[in-house]
Parts: sequence; C-alpha cells; structure tokens
Amino acid sequence: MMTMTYRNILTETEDNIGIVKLNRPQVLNALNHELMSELVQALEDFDGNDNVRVIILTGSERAFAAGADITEMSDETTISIMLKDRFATWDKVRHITKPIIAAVSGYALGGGCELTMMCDIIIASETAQFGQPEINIGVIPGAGGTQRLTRVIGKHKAMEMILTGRPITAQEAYAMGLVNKIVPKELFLEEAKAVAKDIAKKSPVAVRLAKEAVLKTFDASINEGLQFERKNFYMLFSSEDQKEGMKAFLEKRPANFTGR
Ligand code: CO8
Repeated sequence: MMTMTYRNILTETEDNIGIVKLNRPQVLNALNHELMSELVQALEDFDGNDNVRVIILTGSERAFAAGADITEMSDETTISIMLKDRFATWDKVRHITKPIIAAVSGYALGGGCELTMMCDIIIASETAQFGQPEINIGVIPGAGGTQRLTRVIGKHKAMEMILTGRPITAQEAYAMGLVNKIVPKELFLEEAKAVAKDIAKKSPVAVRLAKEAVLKTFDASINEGLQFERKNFYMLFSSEDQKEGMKAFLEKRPANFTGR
C-alpha cells in the first residue's frame, strides 16, 4: 500500500486491519482542521483498500483527543465559522463503510468524545475518561454530541454530562453502555486488534451492509429502519459469501469469505 506522509496522524496496516493513530502529543491530540483532513484522507484510503477489512482509530496512552482545537476556534465569529464549514470534513467520517473501532486511553473530551461516538465500537483503557466539557468554555457540543450521546446513554445522563461538563470514568462509561469493554491500559490497542481480527474474518460485504443497517437507526424511523435492514438482508443472498458461509456451516468447516 502507498504510505502517505501526514503531519498529525500515523497510519499502519497489520494483517487486514488499518490503524490510524492521532498524533499531536503537544496538545493532547486537539483536533484542528489539518488533523481532521488527514484523518478523513487516511480513513477513506483504508475504506477503498481491499486488503483492509476493519479500521482502528486510536490516540496515545495519555489522550485519545482533548477536543477540537480551541486555539484555532477562539477568534471565530458566527459567520466566519459557518463559512469555513468544518463539519463537512467531520461528516465524511460518517460515510466510511468499514467498521471503525475506537481504542481509547486517557482523555476523550469534546470533539474527541464525539469522534469516538462516530466510531462503531469503543474499547477503553481503564484510564479513559469521556466528557463534553464545551459548556465550560461557553459553547456546546457541535460534532453530534447532543444527539449521539443522548441516544446512547439516555436523556438524563447526557444532560448531566453536557450541562455540567464533568467527564465520566471508563467504568461509568461502561455502565452506561457508551463503551464496549474496559481493559488494563497496556492492553487497549491489543484488545481493539482482537475485536478487529474477529470481524475481519467475516464476510466484508455482510459486515458493510450490517454497519449500514445499524447506523440507519440514527436517521430513520423504526419502519424505515426495518425496511432498510430487510433490503440489505435480501441483498446478501446474491453474494458468494452467503452461499459459502451457509455451506461451510453445514459442512462443519470454517468459511472462506472473499467479499463477493
Ligand atoms: N485545544 C487546544 N489545545 C489544547 C486542548 C484543546 N482542546 N486541550 C489541551 N490543549 C493543550 C493545552 O493548552 C496545553 O498546551 P500548552 O502546553 O501549550 O499550555 C497542552 O494541550 C496540555 O494540556 P494541559 O496543560 O491543559 O494538560 P492537563 O493535563 O493539565 O489538562 C485537560 C488536560 C483536562 C484535557 C485540559 O487540557 C483541558 O481541559 N482541555 C480542553 C478540553 C476541552 O474543553 N475540550 C472541548 C473543546 S471544544 C470542542 O471540542 C467542540 C467540538 C465541536 C467540533 C468543532 C469543529 C470545528
């Protein structure tokens, strides 16, 4: 694979897994526009790379990301920030078709917390903390936090986090269903890789349509969502992977999925 040189992120592949590491350590991976553009470029490259089946998004042990870059935003006005339309870049993360696993250690605050919620599965180190502290700097979450957090943890817990700005621990996040699993801090990336490897064994086409159908819950009514799921279910019966997967089960052998 062609390796791009980035200034704010590092990328690598391991087996069928594409790994993106946020890398602005001097500012706890604050998400400025250049970083977000590089992140989207890397995610889109992995999404289009047939050798990659699952993507892991991670930061350092100290910080996944401490939020959008406050230095970059502090002098904006309503019109200047609107015209820059930074969320157009953020929105592209939503359109990645392969599963994205967030491997989170340390701070996941503000836009950093929102970025984890744009991923599909969240593995947290025991040191992880999640928060929407925007209220402390006179604004509110802007990259989906009010919507996604509320859907995941419910209205009252989301209100508390968004109105007080108080971060929650990995344990609290686990109890609320925000994270899938907590592991010791040396192991958060390894655990994310283990989950990624498991998913990478499945039919890529089934994985893609499953992700698409699950995400439909966020932007459709239950009726629309059910219809959408059904359509994707039917569609998979024209894949070679469905034939192979069911045949392998009946023949009591592992399936060999090709993504066709
Ligand atoms: N933006 C810019 N710089 C940051 C940010 C940030 N979000 N977070 C930390 N830094 C910088 C600090 O300024 C400091 O720089 P320096 O060494 O030059 O002084 C360096 O990172 C290390 O940080 P601290 O010294 O503060 O480290 P501490 O361990 O004392 O504290 C905290 C860590 C608690 C994480 C603290 O840094 C903090 O509170 N950070 C800000 C958290 C925050 O408010 N995040 C929300 C930002 S707003 C947002 O995310 C809105 C999203 C909407 C999307 C917008 C798209 C355009």
